[in-house]
Amino acid sequence: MIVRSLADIEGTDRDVAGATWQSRRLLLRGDGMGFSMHDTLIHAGTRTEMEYRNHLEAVYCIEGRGSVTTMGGDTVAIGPGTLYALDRHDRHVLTAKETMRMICVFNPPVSGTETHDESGCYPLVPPGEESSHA
Ligand code: 9YT
Repeated sequence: MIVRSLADIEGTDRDVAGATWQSRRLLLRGDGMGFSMHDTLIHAGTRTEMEYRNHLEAVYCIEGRGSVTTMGGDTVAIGPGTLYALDRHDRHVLTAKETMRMICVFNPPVSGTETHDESGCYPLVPPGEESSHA
């Protein structure tokens, strides 16, 4: 069994920052679960455009308020207790009115320190290779 707390991760190489977010990676590919799980902060007042072409992502908000908009779709309000799942690799924009704390699950799992490339996706890191910033 793996037991880990947020305090174990903060300030380590599992604590990964992007321009508008900070992702504390509780489970990564190397943990062997078949998915990764992140405790992520989306900073207040930011807008993040993403398109996870190589991954499926489910996002469960536990703190803070904002909205998510898919391209050509509606804007949906996000708050504590709301889940969105990008089951079609949807391009989307996340807008944080307040700092939002999200539990993010990725399939296939993120391997380490991946951050978004210019198109808003994470690279698919081949098995056995080191993860790296995109
Ligand atoms: C909600 C979202 O996708 N935020 C960007 C960071 C990412 N989810 C991560 O790596 O935790």
